[in-house]
Amino acid sequence: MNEIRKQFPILNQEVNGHPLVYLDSAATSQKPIQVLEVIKRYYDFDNSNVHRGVHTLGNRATDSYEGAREKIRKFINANSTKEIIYTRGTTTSINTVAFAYGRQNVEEGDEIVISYMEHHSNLIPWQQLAKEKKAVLKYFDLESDGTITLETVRNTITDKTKIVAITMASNVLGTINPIKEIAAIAHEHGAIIVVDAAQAAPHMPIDVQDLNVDFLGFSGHKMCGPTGIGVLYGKEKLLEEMEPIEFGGEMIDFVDLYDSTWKELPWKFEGGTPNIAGAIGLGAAIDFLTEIGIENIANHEHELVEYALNEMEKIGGISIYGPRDPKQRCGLITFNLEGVHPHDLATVLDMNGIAIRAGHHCAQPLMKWLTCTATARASFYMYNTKEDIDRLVEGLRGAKEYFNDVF
Ligand code: C6P
Repeated sequence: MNEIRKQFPILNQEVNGHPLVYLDSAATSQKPIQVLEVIKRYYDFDNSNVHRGVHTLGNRATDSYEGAREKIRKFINANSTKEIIYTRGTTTSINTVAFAYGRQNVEEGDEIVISYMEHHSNLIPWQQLAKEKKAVLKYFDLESDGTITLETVRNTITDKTKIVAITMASNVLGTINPIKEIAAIAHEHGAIIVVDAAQAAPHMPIDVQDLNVDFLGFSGHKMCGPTGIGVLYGKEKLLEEMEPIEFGGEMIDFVDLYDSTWKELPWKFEGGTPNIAGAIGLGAAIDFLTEIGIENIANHEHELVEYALNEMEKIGGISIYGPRDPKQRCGLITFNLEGVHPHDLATVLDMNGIAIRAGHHCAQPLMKWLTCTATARASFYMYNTKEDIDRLVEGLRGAKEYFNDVF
């Protein structure tokens, strides 16, 4: 743990007179020195555009940029680097599927199925597509503990369903969904499955071939990489059939006055100068996660969640959302302290050097389902310790006393 924490100098600081406890990695993770150095080295020695120059710097930049793509392919066990599209993040990845695949394949009366636990990024694109195509947007119901049963999945998907879009791990409930089983049911009905892996890729192993998913998106910045870079995985056959939605430099093969042709995969979806340093940084982040072992990260977070759930329950007056079984959830806990607005709570904790997130977490329909307008959320990563959770619990006890005394 000491070795891991040494890689994150940002954690070694005081905030408001207290040692920082960073419990907001679900919003964005911290970046290890290893990743920062790779990005700096790129700008110091190799900075150049990719796929254009014949000069040495251009070739080095291209090699590193494409080398990172291979690392990503291996990380999620995709069949080919043709299936790995660089995007700005999960949001862009899902929008690309909705408006490239969706526009071509969804017709009036078809169904798109999502769930109540979706982040706005995996909800609004489908809402917009459904409106445009006069398709029917349907939702998987949630159980009271914030899980989705396979019975619900079977009862909701029909032969009219064209797309099932679902998160692998909820950024609010922490629920880990049975993606492999949901994919199989979707396929039985001739539908495709699109997976939002923003909260999964940083924390648990993903094997796109084993899961048999059609599309999957994630963001670099939540997995020790830089902001502004993400990935869209898509099955080669589907990507081949799709038209690009962004046009310009980089993505073309031949341009004439009145018509153009596209580069082969994956470049036909990467119009314009890409985020080269971002991609190389993401490659370095994947090296870092792989060295630690993504299974080890998942196990560590399960231990932290189990410990935190037990300790937080002892405080009294805290409502915790999502499944109680730590094995069914990823490394985050969303909660409310009775009588205290989550923003006030987060502010008091920040006064004690503890960073958590408060708000609707870009999941307003889920807040409605939970019958609240906002919640607090503590989220963990490989650099968090049980001592961090003790500090959180101590902070929550203090906040409870403080608000009881003041109001
Ligand atoms: N959730 C959170 O604090 P982008 O912004 O494109 O990198 O990721 C969007 C996104 C999509 N799906 C899920 C499940 C997510 O959690 C997120 C980002 C952050 O929960 C910021 S709102």
